[in-house]
Amino acid sequence: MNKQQVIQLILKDKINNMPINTDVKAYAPTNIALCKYWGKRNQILNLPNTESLSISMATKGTTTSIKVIDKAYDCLILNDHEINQSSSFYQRLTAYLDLFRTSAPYHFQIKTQTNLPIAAGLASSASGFAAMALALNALFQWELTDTELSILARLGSGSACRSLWHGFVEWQLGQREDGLDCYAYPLIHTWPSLCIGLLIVSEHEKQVSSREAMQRTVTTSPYYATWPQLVKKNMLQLKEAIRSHHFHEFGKIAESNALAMHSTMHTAWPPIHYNLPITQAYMKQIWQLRADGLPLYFTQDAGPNLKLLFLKEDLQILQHYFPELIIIEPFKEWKLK
Ligand code: 2P0
Repeated sequence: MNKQQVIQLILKDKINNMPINTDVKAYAPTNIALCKYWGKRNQILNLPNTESLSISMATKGTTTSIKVIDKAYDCLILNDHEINQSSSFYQRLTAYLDLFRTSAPYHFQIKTQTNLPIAAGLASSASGFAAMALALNALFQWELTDTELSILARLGSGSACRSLWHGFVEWQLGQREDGLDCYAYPLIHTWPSLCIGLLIVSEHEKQVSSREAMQRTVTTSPYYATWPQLVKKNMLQLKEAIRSHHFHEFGKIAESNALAMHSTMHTAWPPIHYNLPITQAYMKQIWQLRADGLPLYFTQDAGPNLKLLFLKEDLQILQHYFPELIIIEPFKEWKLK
């Protein structure tokens, strides 16, 4: 089964819809996994080995506008700069667009505005492909359901399937070979006092992409075999902590899940280490502050940056210790939008 066949199953005869003649715009927040997606059972369709659970970053994300242009190639503008056609970013995006223009050779101008560092482990491909799926849905007037859009976003990048909603989102595993039962949906629970702090230690593009790191880990780490069982347990624990607003349990599961994911990378071959000395120093500071009584935890993705988890009542003390922290209140901001 390839991506084209899955799209055919979803769009059916809508695959022949003509794009509308005006440009359309869509926004999607980025998301941070609290229980990680790490490893695929199908690399073509981005079907994961485990379920995962994320929180969306409200106003941090990607706005994408798209229109048909009278040119023989796509024009991609990222944060007001035209992207070179030979770049991997351009190639990845146009390959995705190719999946949807089988009936006629349309070309598009895509303007993407993101307020996140690209490729610094802040999951900007998640909000990018989610915004793109939403924009294409409007451009071709497909009127797809959220579930169908989640699947289309997943075909661009796995974690993108979780970026169609605000708040807590679960990505279910599914069993089907075509992945039509592998999509995300929002959890009903909110947590208004929950805060996320982005501690950006490096905005440089990472040397090993998360896609490659994931695959190398699956195929070479002797500890990867334990990962699916751990996720199963952590998913249940996390959902219970969210339901009961048990912050210490919530933070402990999220932090230990991230550290376990990194352990599988450390034991891959060749080994993958995203931590910089400053990442390690921040971890030690967080552990010390916690030992001193501050309810503070972190999670970390495929990069050196940390995402702090804490409650609103501790915001001032957090800003004192980490003045550079970018604060997100996931449940406050999306209600304002
Ligand atoms: C996550 N990450 O759950 C995990 C944790 C990174 C670490 O999803 O190959 O860019 O496009 O499906 O979604 C990053 O991987 O990978 C990711 P592809 P993706 O957020």
